Amino acid sequence: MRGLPPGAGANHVAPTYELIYWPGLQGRGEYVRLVLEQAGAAYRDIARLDEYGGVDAVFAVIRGEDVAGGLRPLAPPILRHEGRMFAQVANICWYLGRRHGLAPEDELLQAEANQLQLTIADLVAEAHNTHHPIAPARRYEEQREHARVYAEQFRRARLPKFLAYFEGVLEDNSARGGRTMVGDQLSYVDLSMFQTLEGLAYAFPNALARVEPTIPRLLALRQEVAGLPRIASYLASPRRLPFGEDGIFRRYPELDDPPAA
Ligand SMILES: N[C@@H](CCC(=O)N[C@@H](CS)C(=O)NCC(=O)O)C(=O)O
Repeated sequence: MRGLPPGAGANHVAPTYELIYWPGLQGRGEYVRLVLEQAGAAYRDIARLDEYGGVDAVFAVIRGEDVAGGLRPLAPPILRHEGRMFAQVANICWYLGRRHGLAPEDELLQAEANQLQLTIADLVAEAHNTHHPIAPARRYEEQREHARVYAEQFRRARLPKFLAYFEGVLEDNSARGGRTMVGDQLSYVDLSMFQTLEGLAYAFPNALARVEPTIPRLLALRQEVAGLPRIASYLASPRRLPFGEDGIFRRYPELDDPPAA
């Protein structure tokens, strides 16, 4: 396999970023971590470090007590850099991508990258809704019946629709000579697509297996991103926490298709 076009991390500098995200799970923070890791950027995962107070560090920022005069965020993940803060996964990934050679240079392609990233965010939100269709603050066990209905629709209609869309995007881009989601170089969108496919494979292995024959390009991209040296080394490191039932992608067998006969 030829390997994805380089350029990733080409603008490598060594700033210290601070990621503020709930400790103990991948969650949406993982989308940011993957960009930081592929960039080779130095960062501190604040809530995972005892000296910053764990979960209290996250609450302090959300309550607006620790924003140092910057724009306060509504929810994590949050990136702190040079005394300022940025929230929203798509926004943080764009910011980091621009700084580290992981976003297109061209302005129109940047808008396209943003469109794709926001569409990934829509899919991620719907994947989350499969186990929390009614109230995000309530336990899964309290909304199990609605979760079954939501998840069934998700597997039957939404998952195939989103993945067919992203497969089509790769197909269109390959007709223009690109081998990535947007433009001709690896970008944060490819990293986010990888993470989303990993999460879907964890949460809905049977439903995804049924769609897989129709998404060869996405599967190849997933494999290539996993094989990028910095990503492979991150995935093998203790910094990469496993998926689990506190995160966005949760494995509840009753929400997946039954196994193929
Ligand atoms: N659209 C936001 C969603 C942020 C979000 O929902 N964060 C979750 C954790 S993954 C959270 O803690 N939300 C708390 C809240 O919304 O009050 C993004 O993409 O960053």
